Amino acid sequence: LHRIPHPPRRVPLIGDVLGAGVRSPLQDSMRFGRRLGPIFRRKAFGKEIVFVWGADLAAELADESRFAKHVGLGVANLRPVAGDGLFTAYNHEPNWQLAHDVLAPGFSREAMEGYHPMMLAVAERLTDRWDREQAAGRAVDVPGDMTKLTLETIARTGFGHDFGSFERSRPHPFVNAMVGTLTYAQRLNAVPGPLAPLLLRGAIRRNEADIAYLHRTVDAVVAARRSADGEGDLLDRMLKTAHPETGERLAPENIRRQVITFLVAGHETTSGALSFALHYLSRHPDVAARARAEVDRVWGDTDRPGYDQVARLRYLRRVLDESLRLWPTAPAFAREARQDTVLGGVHPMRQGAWTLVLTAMLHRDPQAWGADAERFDPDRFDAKAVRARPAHTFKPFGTGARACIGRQFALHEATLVLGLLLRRYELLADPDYRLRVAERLTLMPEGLRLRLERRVPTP
Ligand code: MNH
Repeated sequence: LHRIPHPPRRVPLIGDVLGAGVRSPLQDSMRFGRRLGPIFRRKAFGKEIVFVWGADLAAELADESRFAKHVGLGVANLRPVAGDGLFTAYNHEPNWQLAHDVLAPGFSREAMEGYHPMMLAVAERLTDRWDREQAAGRAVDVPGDMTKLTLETIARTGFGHDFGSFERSRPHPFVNAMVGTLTYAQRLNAVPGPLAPLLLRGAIRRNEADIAYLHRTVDAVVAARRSADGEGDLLDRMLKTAHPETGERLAPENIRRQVITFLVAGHETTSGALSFALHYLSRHPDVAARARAEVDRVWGDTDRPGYDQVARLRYLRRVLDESLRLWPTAPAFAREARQDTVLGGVHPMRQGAWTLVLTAMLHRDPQAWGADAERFDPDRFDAKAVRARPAHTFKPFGTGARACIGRQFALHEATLVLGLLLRRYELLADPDYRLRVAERLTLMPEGLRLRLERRVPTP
């Protein structure tokens, strides 16, 4: 451990918390990382965390024969909400493999084609709203509206449910409860474990109420479905599919956890990704113009594209990738050693020892991305540039067996929505806006508002 740099001043008990706020643990770690290098450690309240962001080390950690997902920190703090659901399950828990095998077909290309019309219908609720805002001369609340959109999309495609987000002036209580549990999970990292019951008394009570609300809502959705057939969505799969080999089924308690997992994992991150992409598009009119020209070319005269017409938006996908490079909305993931091993030939790790990969910094490592790594440039993702880069340098969806199951879902949804928005509006940035990144385990451009101009005159 002594080989791993750490900040110079170490205060007994509280550790290296100087220069670190509870509200922005990720951005604080990025600052430490820039100062201390590709592997470093920080101590807080007796817990010492090793961070890695160097491309070579991260590539080594992606080796599934030596390392695996570690359920720790923010992920572990979500166990009371999501238990052995896909995202929070320990590698050894049998329900991980069972749920993975039962649900994987729900994320196949065929399944995406089935979700496409529902995604389009939800996106049209967004453009209806933006049309009204535009006509009234109001700026739109990007993160707020993207969160409505992604929540409705996963609720509809996953569980045939409608939260009515676009008809509400405030977020649905389910969203508040979910954001509450995420914020709480992040705060738990920032207090010494034994003192948590004391320091967070009020927060713990609120968190319990939030969890109870999430459970009630989900139980109602599941109960409604048991009495009526769905359209082959995720919930149908969970209720009806037996494991192809063992014949086993998901238990009701586990289904509840999976539904919460998908509602949480399936919308915050995508909404952040869309918001950052819209921010960059509004700041790079040349990029927006090129992406818009592609949409016009691929979609021809329709405003209601089919599945393939979204899949063919290659440049727009690069815009999204580049946004996820600079601000991977799930900004870190943890890896643990399967056996005793030595990382990078110098750092011994015992079996079970773990480290946090700082994706947001890996994505800015000049060794992999060049001296201008901080600059927004979608051409980094053209085929030739991708081939020229070493493997395992772009990891917004994590890595290995426990990587994101919803990746294609998120990319399809986000590309569709960006296409629709570019085709319909000019995005006008507020020149005074400076990007501020809010953290609640996931990342979001705080306070981002855009003004719109209709491109095609209303008939
Ligand atoms: Mn998603 C796992 C990022 C969209 C459902 N997701 C992960 C991981 C990352 C991630 C990183 C791995 C975490 C870890 O190693 O601890 N996810 C994203 C991002 C987006 C995203 C950046 C959008 C952009 N995720 C989605 C969507 C869904 C989803 C959409 C569902 C529809 N994600 C999951 C699930 C897991 C996961 C479920 C856990 C998979 C597993 O462990 O088997």
